[in-house]
Amino acid sequence: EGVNPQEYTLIKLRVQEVPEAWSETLKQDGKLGDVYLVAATLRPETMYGQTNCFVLPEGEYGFFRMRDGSIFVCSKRSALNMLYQDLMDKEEQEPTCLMTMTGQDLVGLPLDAPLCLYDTIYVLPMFTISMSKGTGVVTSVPAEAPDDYVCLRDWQSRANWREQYGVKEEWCQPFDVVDILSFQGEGEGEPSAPAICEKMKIGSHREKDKLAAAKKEVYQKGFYSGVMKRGPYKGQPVSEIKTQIRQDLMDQGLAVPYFE
Ligand code: A2H
Repeated sequence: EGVNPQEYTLIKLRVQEVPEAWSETLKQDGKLGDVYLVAATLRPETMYGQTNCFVLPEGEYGFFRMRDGSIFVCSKRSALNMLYQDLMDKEEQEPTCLMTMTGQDLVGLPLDAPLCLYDTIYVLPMFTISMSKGTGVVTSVPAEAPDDYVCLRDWQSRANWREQYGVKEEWCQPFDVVDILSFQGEGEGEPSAPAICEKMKIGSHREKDKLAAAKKEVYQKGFYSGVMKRGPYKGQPVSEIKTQIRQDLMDQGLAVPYFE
């Protein structure tokens, strides 16, 4: 970690159906507030391209009470940062954790994701998530994020992995890559991440070194030469509207700022 704090956007992914067995524990004064998996991202302008959400199967996720009565699902470490950043009740000395689950327990939850073209997306496992970065929840944009592309492809193509981790076909199979940016010149119109992953012959999402190289290239390209293909800023360069899209999401209560 450097000296300058990294500014993330937390995207609020609402759990569409909270399992019956959890709701008693999560109720406050007899009422169940909205439950959100919160994903830290550096690319809020890509949220049109979400296809699923990732968690670490062996990671520990807490259900934390926020100031507005809603519940955020995230790592304990990030909840503590949220307390300091004023997202929780001031009176509390520490984050109020209503219950704890593993990532594996969250797999298959149906979510409502802001700006997403799919009405429902699902939680899938990702083995390379770090629990000491962001919230431990990653929202998946396979068009622009190589890690996301390869991981989604792993679940779509590997029946043996699906069986081992209890992943149903209908949680991953129907979710085609949604392209969100266009580019001038070479590779015009084709989403960046799939192209570079195929070119580099990345075999699975466990190939961390190759994915790190791919990620760097795609990120620069998206920010400096990407043009929006979707939404109200269609036709405008990413570099000019990125901050505005983040602000729009926050104004609509669909995202919150987060630093670490
Ligand atoms: B980004 P940095 Cl479209 N473990 O969001 C692993 N990866 C994590 C994480 C964790 N605990 N928390 C967040 N991330 C991912 C979108 C995106 C992202 C796109 C393209 C590139 C990209 C959709 N996924 O990141 O180490 C999140 O994925 C490439 C830099 O703090 C987050 O932004 O630089 C990014 O990594 C934060 O990584």
